[in-house]
Amino acid sequence: MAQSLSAIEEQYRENGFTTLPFPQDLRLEMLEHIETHIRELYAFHNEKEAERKISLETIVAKIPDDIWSQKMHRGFRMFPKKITEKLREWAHSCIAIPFNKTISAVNAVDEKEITLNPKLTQESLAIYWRCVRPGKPDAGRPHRDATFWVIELEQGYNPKIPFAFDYIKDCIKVWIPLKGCTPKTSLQVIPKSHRMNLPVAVDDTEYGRRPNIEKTWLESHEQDFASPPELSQGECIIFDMDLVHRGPTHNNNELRISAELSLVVR
Ligand SMILES: O=C(O)CCC(=O)C(=O)O
Ligand SMILES: [Fe+2]
Repeated sequence: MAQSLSAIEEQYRENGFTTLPFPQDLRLEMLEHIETHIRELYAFHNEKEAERKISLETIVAKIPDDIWSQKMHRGFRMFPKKITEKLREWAHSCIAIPFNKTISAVNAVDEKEITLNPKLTQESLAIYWRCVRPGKPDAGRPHRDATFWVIELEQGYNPKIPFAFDYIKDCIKVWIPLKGCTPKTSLQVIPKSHRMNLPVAVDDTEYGRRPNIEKTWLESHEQDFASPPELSQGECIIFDMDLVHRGPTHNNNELRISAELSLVVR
């Protein structure tokens, strides 16, 4: 007899996403790591001012765009092992188990990222943070994460998952709001779009090949993008690799900081 679906999985299958509580102590630990990283980056370039305790927003506004984009390469935004281990444990018990799965894993960082960042090892997990500056074009285009897998696997990426898996069916994306995530600045999704037939595209950008969705389709679905209200109330979102989503650019004064990982379950 087929096992009945948990309420979490039922919602996830129906809408392509669901929200889940996220532990506040872990959120604070992640934020502490990010804040230290950004302050150190700033101090390196501005020794004199580094001592003054100025806001993260002020610091980030003073970092020139070219340095920001170099230093914010994904390889530099990976969480250290101490934090990735805790996130792995949380994801296994709060996502894999309610989905009736017995094994789970998180993909490893890319070889190029290890070359770039000496703090990474072959075992480092691709669990990383993102910092969107107000009024800057830091947010990407709407996409399906499945397209990222296609591009990366084509380019020879080895996710080092210790069991066979399907990168659409067995993979759950997790987006965790950490700071400045208001109803207007949090991740937006198109509910049920994981089941839609739609024209995906790949663009060559200054950051490499990036997934996109055809303009006409996006224009006709603009009003369908919605941000789950729970994201500004401390919850995180888990979503299907085929769900269409985007991170909006924003014009308030606060940085928007979030974290991401892909959980592979069997
Ligand atoms: O946070 C963003 O701006 C985009 C995040 C995203 O695309 C993802 O988590 O898959
Ligand atoms: Fe994404």
